[in-house]
Amino acid sequence: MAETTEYAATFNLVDTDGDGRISATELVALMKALGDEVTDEQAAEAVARLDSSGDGLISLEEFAAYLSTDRAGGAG
Ligand SMILES: [Ca+2]
Repeated sequence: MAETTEYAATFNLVDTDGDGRISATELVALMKALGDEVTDEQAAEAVARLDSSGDGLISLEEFAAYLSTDRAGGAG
């Protein structure tokens, strides 16, 4: 569970309003910054995928869980 701190810096960059949750709006801004345009709908879908608690927002834990599983490429 300490691994979330590893992603905290990135998370804080995305969480532009600093409320500790990443919203679809913030995700749109992130993708734009990365040079990848997404619609509000696409962002909302992405948030829904990552959002395991069902509150419609991405917490640091959910963000870290996503990054660690996605980037690991299935390797143990
Ligand atoms: Ca936020």
